[in-house]
Amino acid sequence: MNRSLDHTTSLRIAIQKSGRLTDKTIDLLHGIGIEFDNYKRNLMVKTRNFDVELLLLRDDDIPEYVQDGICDLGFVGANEVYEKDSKVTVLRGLNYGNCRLAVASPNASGLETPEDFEGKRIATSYPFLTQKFFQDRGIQVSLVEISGAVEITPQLEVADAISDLVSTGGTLKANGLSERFTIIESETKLIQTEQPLSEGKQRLIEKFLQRIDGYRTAKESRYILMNAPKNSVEQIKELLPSMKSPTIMPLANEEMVAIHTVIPYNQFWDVMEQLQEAGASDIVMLPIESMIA
Ligand code: PRT
Ligand code: ZN
Repeated sequence: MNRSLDHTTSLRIAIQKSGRLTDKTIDLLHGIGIEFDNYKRNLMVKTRNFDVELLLLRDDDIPEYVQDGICDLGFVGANEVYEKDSKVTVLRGLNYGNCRLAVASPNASGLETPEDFEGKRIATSYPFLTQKFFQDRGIQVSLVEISGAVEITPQLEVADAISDLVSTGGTLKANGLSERFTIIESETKLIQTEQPLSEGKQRLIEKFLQRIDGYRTAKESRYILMNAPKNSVEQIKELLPSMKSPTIMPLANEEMVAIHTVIPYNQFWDVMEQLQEAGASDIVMLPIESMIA
């Protein structure tokens, strides 16, 4: 399937057509200002304002399309990339579509540690990763390859246990299975082909990554504003886990100032209480659309 891409500078990006990763990937692309529509009806979608075309594929096919250079970039679960043992470059981990490939067995089966699985039958849609996990530990298992509904195979006595993706664990529980150990942790990755790319495409990828990084930093940050007595400013500055030095502005009341800054969202609630204790009032937290360093 190899093919040269240098006939065009338009970036071709593979995304899942319809599934768990689709909405978040589309939101991310819209969030970085890439405009398109009609993605539900078409396999290939041109974007209006960035030199990108989207190829809508089954997630299983994305690693190979990127490996072979049919697409320059792809958004796909690490589970698919590692199962296909794809030769691609992982550019970013995107922290959505998080799950793990785990081994589970019937609750009362006594199959718990990897060694307990010696000689057992394991149903899975991930034969490569599952085989490798046991092989690396010198444990022999026989795999039953199944493309869907893996979790019912122990009840049907097709297998003794399963190796499948888990996120909440609800599906395992509903089928009387207990999760025993993890083979790999997974999240959505942005991957790039290792086939040679023209300079034009490399520049486009740099621009694309800068936008993604700006969008993600913004999502993880909040703009905060507060009023404070002038004599608390030094103490407040110490408390703020700011990404940059805060902006301090005078107020009509000369004893008071307004302080504006950007902080990581996950620290807001801890810091907020300490700010109040230091004399800050009227604390406002705002989301940020994008942030370019
Ligand atoms: O049609 P196409 O081939 O594109 O889609 P698909 O049906 O193969 O994949 P899809 O849309 O179900 O999943 C796409 C990707 O989402 C996966 O490759 C993972 O990277 C990621 N992901 C995250 C998950 C899950 N979480 C997940 N929970 N994929 C599947 N599941 C399934 C799992 O197989 C099991 O059946 O959900 C069930 C378990 O969920 P819990 O919440 O009950 O534990
Ligand atoms: Zn699939």
